[in-house]
Amino acid sequence: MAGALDLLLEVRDARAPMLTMSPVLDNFPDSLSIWTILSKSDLADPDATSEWLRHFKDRGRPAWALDLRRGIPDSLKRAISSLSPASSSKKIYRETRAAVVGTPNVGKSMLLNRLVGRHAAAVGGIPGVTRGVSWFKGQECIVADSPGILDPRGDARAHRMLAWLSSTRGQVIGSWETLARECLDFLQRHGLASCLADAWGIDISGAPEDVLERIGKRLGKLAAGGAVNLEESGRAMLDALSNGKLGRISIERPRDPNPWSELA
Ligand SMILES: Nc1nc2c(ncn2[C@@H]2O[C@H](COP(=O)(O)OP(=O)(O)OP(=O)(O)O)[C@@H](O)[C@H]2O)c(=O)[nH]1
Ligand SMILES: [Mg+2]
Repeated sequence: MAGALDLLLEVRDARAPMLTMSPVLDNFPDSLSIWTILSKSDLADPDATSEWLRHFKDRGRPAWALDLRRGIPDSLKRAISSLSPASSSKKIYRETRAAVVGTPNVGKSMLLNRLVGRHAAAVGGIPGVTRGVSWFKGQECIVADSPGILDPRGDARAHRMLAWLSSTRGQVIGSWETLARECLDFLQRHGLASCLADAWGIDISGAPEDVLERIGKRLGKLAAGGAVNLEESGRAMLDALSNGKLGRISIERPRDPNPWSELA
């Protein structure tokens, strides 16, 4: 694919741009332009997103933060079409060729549909919707969609963190309760747990299992006999986090250590 390309559009989740960095970037020649799209910016903390945009700008990487459900700016479409060889050489008449890459479920197909101006590629809430590389023709460009790829060498904990954002739910092994407890522990340690108090009016102090129990009680996730169903509570808490019901939360800032190398 690389030889035929003018541009690589790398999509990352604005809430966790390091965790969702594409592992395939090193496979492309240095000469290829790479632009970063921070998707799901509507779910991310706006301050953190501003920090990320500055971070990429400082490194000479063009970057856009977008809510892909609302569309993409004309400025991005124009910038893409200006990369066509026809812009620099009158002898070559063709559209820009771009490929969309990224980890599972970050919004690659949704970006592609925005670029070609129609519902060309299937979009879905679960990872693994796109299975192969396909090309689609838009007005300003020809774009390839690709399946979400995760670094198989990545640490299991990083994969589990991705599952908090619903990026790797399909691959999660273990229980929702365990996943939710790990997530609660992280939110508490990073000063992010107040979103639970704001959304559900619960006490967020103490051990993660106690907080999960309070969430279950608050949401009425009770098993027969009245005990809290911690599995259901964990699932409900993670659903709420990943779909924005707990507010706009980013779990990474540029100053944080890189989770892949830290955890590897
Ligand atoms: N809130 C919000 N949801 C988004 C945004 N972009 C994509 N989504 C949702 O994220 C989910 C995944 O979108 P896709 O475009 O299928 O993602 P993908 O990267 O192509 O996924 P795979 O092909 O499975 O790797 C869908 O439920 C989309 O509606 C966004 O900017 N904001
Ligand atoms: Mg897809």
